[in-house]
Amino acid sequence: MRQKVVLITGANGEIGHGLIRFLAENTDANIVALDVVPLDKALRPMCSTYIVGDILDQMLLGRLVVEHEIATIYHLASILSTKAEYNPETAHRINVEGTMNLLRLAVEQSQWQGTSVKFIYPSSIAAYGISSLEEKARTGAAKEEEWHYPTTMYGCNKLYCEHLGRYYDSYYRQLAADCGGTETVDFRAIRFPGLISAETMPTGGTSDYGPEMLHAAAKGETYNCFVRPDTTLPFMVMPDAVKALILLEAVPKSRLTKFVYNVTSFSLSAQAIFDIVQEAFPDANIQFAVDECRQKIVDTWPEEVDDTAACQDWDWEPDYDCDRSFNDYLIPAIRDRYQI
Ligand code: AKB
Repeated sequence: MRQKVVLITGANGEIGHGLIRFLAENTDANIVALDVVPLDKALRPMCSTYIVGDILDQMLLGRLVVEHEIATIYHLASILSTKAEYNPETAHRINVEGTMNLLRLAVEQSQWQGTSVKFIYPSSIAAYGISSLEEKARTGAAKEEEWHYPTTMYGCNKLYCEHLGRYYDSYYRQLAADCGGTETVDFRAIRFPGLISAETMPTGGTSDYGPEMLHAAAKGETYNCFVRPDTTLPFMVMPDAVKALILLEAVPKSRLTKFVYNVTSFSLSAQAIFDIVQEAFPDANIQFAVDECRQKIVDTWPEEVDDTAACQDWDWEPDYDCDRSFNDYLIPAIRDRYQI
């Protein structure tokens, strides 16, 4: 009999690290990890299978379907906002065509199994695009339905894939003769704020100045923060991001009122992050050296998001506020990591 598995794409990335560890330590899930780079050696014993491969490789995806019974897909693979601006067409291929491939695979699996495959999709605050700093100040906590004018390829890709997920869930081949009688994918998305992990460094994002400041200070490296000190974004630490994915995956579909949910923990200015980091690592050498282009991107993202729907529909609540994030998780774990 084929083994029931959880498929994780982008498994070697930041969220992948946290999610694989959590699933291995707290569940008996058989994890199939897929990434274009070889999986971190530390994660390998936690997975049933790890595959080096591309989500654009249809043959590979076809093989996966033949060999496994996929119950849930965490589709984490993506090119983040800064990196995507250097090659938008490649980013589009990976972020959109890659997601389409996985959605189609999920629908086929759902039809075969006669039960919906869950498709858990991390979207992002990059799906927002607020027109000016004045509007941003007036807007306050952005709701899921507002400000859908992203200015980055990554943001456009995330917003579009949220819609694709809704389409594959509820309208896939709606005019086909057999439509209505077959199962489709069960699509659920979370719009994450900037994520900070003690275990890994982000690559290619525009909210990366937060984690980069912290890791550079701990390593004794000089760091130029590329946004203004007053720049404020919502942030969340990795254990809470993983908690959100697990909660949303587990909740009965009947409780969900949306396909896409905001989540947040705390909002912090770059100056406030600087102050916390400087206090924890007094020898830190951090300056502000604004990169106007990257600043422009962050300026379109909300300072706060409204996560009322997630709180109501699936009992979302972060475990880590700002104080706990830095004092109980990030600073001790990063000190440990770099042996300070
Ligand atoms: C990025 O900066 O691109 C990501 C994100 C906000 O989704 N961290």
